Amino acid sequence: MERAVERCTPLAQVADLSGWMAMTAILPSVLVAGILNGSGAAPTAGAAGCPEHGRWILRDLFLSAHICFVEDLTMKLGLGLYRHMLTPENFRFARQAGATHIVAHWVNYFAGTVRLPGTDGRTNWGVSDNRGKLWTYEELRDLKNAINEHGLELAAIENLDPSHWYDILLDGPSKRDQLEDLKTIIRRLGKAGIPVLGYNFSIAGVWGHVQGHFARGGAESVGFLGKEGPEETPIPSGQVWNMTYDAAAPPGTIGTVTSEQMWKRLADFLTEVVPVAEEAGVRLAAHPDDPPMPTLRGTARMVYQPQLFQRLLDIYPSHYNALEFCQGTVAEMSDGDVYEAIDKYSKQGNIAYVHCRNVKGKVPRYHEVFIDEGDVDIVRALRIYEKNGFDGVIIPDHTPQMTCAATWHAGMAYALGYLRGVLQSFQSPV
Ligand SMILES: [Mn+2]
Repeated sequence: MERAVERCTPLAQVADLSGWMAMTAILPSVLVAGILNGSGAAPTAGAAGCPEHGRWILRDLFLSAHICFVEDLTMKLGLGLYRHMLTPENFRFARQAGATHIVAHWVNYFAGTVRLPGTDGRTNWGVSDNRGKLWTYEELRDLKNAINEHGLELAAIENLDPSHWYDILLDGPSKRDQLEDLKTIIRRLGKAGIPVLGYNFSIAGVWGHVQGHFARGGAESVGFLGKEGPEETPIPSGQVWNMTYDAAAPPGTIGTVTSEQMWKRLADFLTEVVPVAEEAGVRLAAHPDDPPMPTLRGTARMVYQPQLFQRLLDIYPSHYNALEFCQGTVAEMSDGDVYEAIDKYSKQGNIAYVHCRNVKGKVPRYHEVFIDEGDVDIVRALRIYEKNGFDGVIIPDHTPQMTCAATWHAGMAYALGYLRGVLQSFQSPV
């Protein structure tokens, strides 16, 4: 059992061998490993470490090799698709670019166009007129089936519809009803076998970014410019999360909202819905505030520093109260260290899935760049998730647009290819 002479055989390589031969090699090893483990039973993941991958494995005494279940345990590559992009063509594109999972946006922002999540300070992400129209089990099931038919898994639904929860965010008169509506939605996700629901508990939402040629080679991306960006006007009535849920709302603004009010509203939300999420088997995954400013448009932000994730988690400790870990947003936060944050939350098992993009700068001034050109050492970041056994999905988040006929797709293909190359390098024997 000298580690120095062991050779690691990732499961993916074993699968390439004759199935029968591979099984005859593996099965006795399970028994041997169980005996060596002192349990008399097959070892479980994490019981011992592969010297190369830090994971459990089956040791084969006869071959002086061990089999590492890297393919089963490593993180998975996914692609996020906006609602109007959930098409067979884009599912094929995702597969071709090496993704195995889809994160589906079910709220129809951007009104059917492919665009960067920028703002000019006046227009927002569009209108959502879905009050009283909850997502149905059937449409969720059909979405999952369509994705599965293309050899992909549906990893998560990302973002709640402002129409369904504006009064939870605003502490308004429909709050009780909307909490019940969210429980219904979560139960439907569970019934459809969708394991994660990403959400962003924010009133101002993703707002204030400008578009510009910020990335390598003059590629267009988004940036946040602080005082030089759009003026922070108060949020008009009938809007929340940078969308309009009531176009007929009377004139006026929603006013200011304090940090204490926001944390109280979040606690009300989590204590109501996490128990239902536990029953339904759906992890709730919180996105941090993007941009990570302490306030925006007069409303307090909550998760705008890395340690504030912990405050959110501590409200209701549960496997089902988890994080949509937006690594780019964490890198933009003024305090802390993105690598320490990845290490802490991945080690604790809090991360449901990862948004991975690169940036230059921090608040109040930063811009998004290509995955391999920003302040974050992406290889180091991915190594930390890997070391801590993170086995969830990682998606590219947004990327700069590339100069060609398919600006969005080229940017995504570049990011996916880069991420896949790094992940494959972790599995490759020296
Ligand atoms: Mn994100």
